[in-house]
Amino acid sequence: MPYKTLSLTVRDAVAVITFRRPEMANALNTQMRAELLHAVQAASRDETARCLVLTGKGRAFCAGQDLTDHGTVDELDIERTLREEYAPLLRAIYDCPLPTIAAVNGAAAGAGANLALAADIVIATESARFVQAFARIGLMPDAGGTYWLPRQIGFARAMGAALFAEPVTARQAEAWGMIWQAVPDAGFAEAWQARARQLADGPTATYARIKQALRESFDNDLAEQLEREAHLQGECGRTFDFREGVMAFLDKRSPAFRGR
Ligand code: T3D
Repeated sequence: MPYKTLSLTVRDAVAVITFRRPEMANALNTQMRAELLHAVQAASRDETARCLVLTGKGRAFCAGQDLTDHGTVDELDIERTLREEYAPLLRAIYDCPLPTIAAVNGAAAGAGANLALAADIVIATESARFVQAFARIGLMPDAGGTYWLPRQIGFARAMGAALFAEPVTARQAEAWGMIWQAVPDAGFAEAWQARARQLADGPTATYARIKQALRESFDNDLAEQLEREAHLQGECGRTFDFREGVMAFLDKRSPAFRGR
């Protein structure tokens, strides 16, 4: 599929989706949502890809909903858009079998902030800001915001971020546990690329189980979670990558994981 609003490249096992509407702060219109869903699904299916990165071209990562992408406010069907366009997109990112990184190159606002939080790892440039901008225009957080935020930063901070709708700096987001790391602007590309390389060289099938186990823990009691660990670890233990990891340790060399 030829994309107009973004690009997808797969090089050396790292798939990179770059939002390409910099003149609109990479705001999401209907076409971009469709293309992004397609690109995430394509990367997820690509047997040569072992890590997926989402990033933006220009000053912003993503400004959320393109507020010009409709007629009048009265003509909007937000409920339908969320159900039919945002939900499948967020699920595709969340369910991606590869480790995912949001490389947040600048402002991430509204649905753009929550799109970033759907990734497994968020690395942001120090000048980036995360804004639950919704209440500024009379809306509540959507695109998974009411799901990720209380889990990631706790109830009080989630409530404050949603009600005040103020920018949260990348450093603050890191301190709160909203993101993995804020890095200096000068070394931003090198920082996320190094992490993407690390994940792409890792035990891909095991990573998928790590994601699964950590997420399931929110719905399980200890006994259930110990059972899930036993089951999933049993699967990890039957992979080539486990045998390779142990052999590499004993041989005192770096493992050559096969991945998928
Ligand atoms: O409609 C529905 O279906 C409901 C769904 C809602 C989900 C949501 O995501 S609601 C939240 C929508 N997003 C926002 O309210 C954020 C609005 N944007 C901003 O706060 C700022 O633009 C940013 C913090 C993201 C970036 O600031 P900055 O200073 O880097 O860039 P800028 O100059 O503000 O923006 C650059 C251009 O993009 C500018 O256009 P111009 O003046 O050069 O012609 C700006 O108007 C445009 N732009 C930015 N965000 C959006 C947008 N155009 C349309 N929609 C946007 N969301």
